[in-house]
Amino acid sequence: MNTAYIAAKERWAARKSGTSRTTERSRERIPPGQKQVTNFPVLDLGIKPEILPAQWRLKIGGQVERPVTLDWEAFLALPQTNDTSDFHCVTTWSQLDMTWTGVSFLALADLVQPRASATHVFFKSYDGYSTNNPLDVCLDEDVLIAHTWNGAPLPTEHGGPARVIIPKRYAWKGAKWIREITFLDRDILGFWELRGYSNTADPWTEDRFS
Ligand SMILES: Nc1nc2c(c(=O)[nH]1)N[C@H]1C(S)=C(S)[C@@H](COP(=O)(O)O)O[C@H]1N2
Ligand SMILES: [Mo]
Repeated sequence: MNTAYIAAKERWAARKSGTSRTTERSRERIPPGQKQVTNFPVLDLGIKPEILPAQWRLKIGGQVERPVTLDWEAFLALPQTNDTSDFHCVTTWSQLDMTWTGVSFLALADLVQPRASATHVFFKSYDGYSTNNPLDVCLDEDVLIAHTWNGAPLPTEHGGPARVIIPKRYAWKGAKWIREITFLDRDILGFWELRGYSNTADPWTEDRFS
């Protein structure tokens, strides 16, 4: 049994049963050093892979009981979650109230069952990008593998068919064009983390660079 996974399920159950409510969010919406924008800038490595849903696969493995490779149909057959969250890019723009639909990371964890040894998660994308996060960060209920943005299919430039959204971290922690999710028993740095970006990436403490 994985303790981070059990703790996340306990929080979820307490909220569903009405014995706990999600903590009230700070009234301050724009983290220090950020400016609000109303457009949605595009940031990538110069490659925008065109993956048709029919070709798309999401491989999930590593320190889990039941590794799986999902095709598009199997991915959409999983429980779907809607969430509205704010988006903070380290290059100092923030966009508020982004509405996403997708599969929660928690639902993926339900499917593959992380082993007790799993402490970190490594994300790999179709453009060669990668990023990493602690497992407990990924198990927050607002973490989604999103395929829909503001009611429409996620456009290719923003990571369609599907991307990771981790609202409480700077946006580079959310991989666009997600291809592989690996549960690990140690931390491995991703693309920007190897190039001087913070490994923890908390917008509220301006935790931008390592
Ligand atoms: N696969 C992939 N995911 C990625 C990136 C990338 O280059 N490739 N850039 C990251 C960075 S630095 C940011 S700020 C956000 C940007 O998302 P957007 O282009 O939809 O605004 O995606 C993140 N995820
Ligand atoms: Mo970024």
